[in-house]
Amino acid sequence: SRFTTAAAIELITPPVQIQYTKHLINGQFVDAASGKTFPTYDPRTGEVIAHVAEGDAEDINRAVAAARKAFDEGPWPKMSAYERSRILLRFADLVEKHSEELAALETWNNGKPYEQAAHAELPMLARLFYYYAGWADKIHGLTVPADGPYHVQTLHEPIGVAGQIIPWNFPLLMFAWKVGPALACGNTIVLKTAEQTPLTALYVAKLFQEAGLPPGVLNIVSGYGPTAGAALASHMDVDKIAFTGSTDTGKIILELAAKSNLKPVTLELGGKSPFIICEDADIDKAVELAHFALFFNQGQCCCAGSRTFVHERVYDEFLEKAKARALKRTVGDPFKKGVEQGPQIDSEQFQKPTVFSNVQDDMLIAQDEIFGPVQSILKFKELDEVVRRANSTRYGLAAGVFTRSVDTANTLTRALRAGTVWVNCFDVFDAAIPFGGYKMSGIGREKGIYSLHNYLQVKAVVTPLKNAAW
Ligand code: TXE
Repeated sequence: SRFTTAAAIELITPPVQIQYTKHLINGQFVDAASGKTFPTYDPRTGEVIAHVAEGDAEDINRAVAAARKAFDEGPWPKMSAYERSRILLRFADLVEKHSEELAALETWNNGKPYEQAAHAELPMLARLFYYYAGWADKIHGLTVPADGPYHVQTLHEPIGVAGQIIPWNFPLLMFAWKVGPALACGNTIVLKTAEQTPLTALYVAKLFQEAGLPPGVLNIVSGYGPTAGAALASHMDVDKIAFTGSTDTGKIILELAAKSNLKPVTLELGGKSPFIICEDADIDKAVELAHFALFFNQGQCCCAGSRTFVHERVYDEFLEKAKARALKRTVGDPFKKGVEQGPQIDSEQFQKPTVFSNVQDDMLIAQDEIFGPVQSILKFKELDEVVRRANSTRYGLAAGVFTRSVDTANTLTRALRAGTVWVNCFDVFDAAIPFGGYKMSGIGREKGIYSLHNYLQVKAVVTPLKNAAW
């Protein structure tokens, strides 16, 4: 089998049926143009759970044509903003109604603990659409005081057809972060899911239809990166591309966008986030939080706190407790109650989580993203030193700081080069909080008000006032 864990012995039948496996194009579930399908798996067992339409350039062409027509001919971008908001609200209501089936499907296809999917991710999915529904009718331009006799205003218009490519680690949340702001602004979408996890996006797209989203506004194509994904990123009729995934693929997306029509690109890429535990920290809390920061979602988080820096005075105590905490971690069937960690997405993985002590900054485990349950613990002495070391990677996605001192917290939050700094907490993902990276962790921000800018054009309109020369 493709994946086994000692704990995956007692298999629990997922309480959900797979109903949608075809592409959603122009409001219809359709086969791939080539007729091809690809298997999708249960990561607990490696068993094939469905065969899904395999998209390539021709399917992307069809989906882009549908999105183009829905954008150019409406009604979506021309609909009243309030109506758009109502559709997003109805969708969020439907997500709440179907959250158990959706959580089960997410766990079945991704391997994450059902309890986390049901109690954390599904509420966040709904919340994000409630949030962006609130923005839909509050997007407006400015009146600009220019020199001379002119009336100047800006119109904030949807950018057009948005291409979106998402990964497998949080299939539904990544769908939400991309689709929510794009729809609130009045864009139409072609979204390509990750080849490992195509199922839940198709399910929620069906809920969008029920909520009244017009055909062609949201099109979903399943398939692989170098075929379907590359066709989307290089399409001449796609006006914007948003991507979450690896830094290497992010570079390819940027290149494809540049070589085609210079579509604007937002990227949310990898990380090697530091988690800094100061000498005044409550060690028991710090141990628990640092454990969560790294091991959450099987370690498969772009912002995982994968470099735990601990002050030398508390290092030994921390290490002992961190190890004990990792040994206590419940690894098993993700459908079982109390299981903290399910299987990794698609390769042979650890039976137990792993903790490395005495890690040096230049070791590969301290520099490269591992995306698994591997905690590296490093020792530091001075604040200046830990800032320098924390910043010395090519990434800058997130950072954590654990201290009781306001001064230390303020010093560190300003000095760290990262898109998010969590102080005495970690992985707080609110719909309103922007998320994104410095350096090679990405370009742009998602969520919050910031994400709207990714999906809007600004048009300046200049009109001479009466009796002006010209
Ligand atoms: O990523 P890819 P993979 C990191 C993490 C992980 C590594 C590899 O370190 O171990 O990436 O994971 C599509 N043109 N992250 O291979 O390849 C692909 O089909 C267009 C961090 O899964 O980046 C999928 O939909 N698209 C991360 C998406 O890109 C292409 C989340 C992500 O796949 C493409 C996931 C191409 N040439 C992995 N090649 C995060 N930032 O959260 C692939 N894709």
